[in-house]
Amino acid sequence: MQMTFRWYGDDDPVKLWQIRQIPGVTGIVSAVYDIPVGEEWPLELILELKRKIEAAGLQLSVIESVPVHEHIKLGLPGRDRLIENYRRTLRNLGQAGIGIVCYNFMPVFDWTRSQLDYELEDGSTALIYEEEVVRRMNPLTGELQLPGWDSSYRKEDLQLLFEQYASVDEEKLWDNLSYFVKAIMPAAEEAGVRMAIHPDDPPWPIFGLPRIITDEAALDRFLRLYDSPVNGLCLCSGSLGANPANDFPDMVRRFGRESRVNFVHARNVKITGERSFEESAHLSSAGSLDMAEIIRALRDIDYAGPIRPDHGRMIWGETGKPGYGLYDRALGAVYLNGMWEAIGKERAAGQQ
Ligand code: DNO
Repeated sequence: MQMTFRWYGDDDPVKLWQIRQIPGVTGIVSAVYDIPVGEEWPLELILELKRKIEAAGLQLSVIESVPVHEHIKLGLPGRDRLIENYRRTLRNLGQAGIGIVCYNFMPVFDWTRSQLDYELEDGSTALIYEEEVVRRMNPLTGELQLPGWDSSYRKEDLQLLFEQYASVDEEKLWDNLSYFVKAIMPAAEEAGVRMAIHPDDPPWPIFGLPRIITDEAALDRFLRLYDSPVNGLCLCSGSLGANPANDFPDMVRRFGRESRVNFVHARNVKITGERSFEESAHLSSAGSLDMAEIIRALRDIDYAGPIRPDHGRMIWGETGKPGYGLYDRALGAVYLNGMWEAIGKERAAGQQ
């Protein structure tokens, strides 16, 4: 297991030298941020990012994300040109020596929350999701500002997207995903890049838009679309774990045995009601997920890929990008590594 940390580039208030000082973190998860969705990422910009990270004594382990253009998710006629650009980007990434690419297939909105600065009992703040509140939100007013929401959409664009998605139900979205996956995976294979689809967050439909990567059956169906280790998963404990019916350690073991776990996001969530949760500290006792069991499952499959502490709370007065402060994520990284070490040593001793 390689401990990594997400970094949003030069504009990120968290700096590479700070990440370098977190014990056990060796890899960076990042992206080339200033290319419009759907365009090819030039090799030179990828290499520039890589050099910057390496100069700080770290490794560029994962690209998260190469976003998928809405026209591909909608299955519109222009998708082949966009898919061709995606393939070219994968080739360039492979040429730059990048081994893993994370992406998602959520219509319009990436991860969604109802509040960014909910104050927890200890005075820290966290992101929360309350279904009741989300139901009352109107995404078409253009006034909502939430992390993960592409603020570049204008009101008219959103209106149009919602109209276009009116004819895309879950099965149609599966068809469009299948078309995309079958088109890009051969290029990923050639480029030596393993793909990791991120589950939908939260794992249920929002604003009437379909969401399909939500549970074990869906992950299984997804993997069968193209049977190769290149077509793999980013198992995200916080996304899948928001539904108590999802058994995350079980998914790690099952899909790990099939060599389809290419990336892991570790985050704890505290389920507070039906389709409602708070993002908590990573510690098992802070949330609803048993993080030790998750690490045990990763040990069971001898997981050798990258993992990152996913969102953290804002603690110690830190301000910045919600979910992506330095301190709580750093605590998460150290905690996860601590369990990895302890469980590994215990097992090694047991085998002697
Ligand atoms: C949220 C992240 C997601 C993730 C994308 C992958 O913090 O986990 O935004 O990067 O869904 O494409």
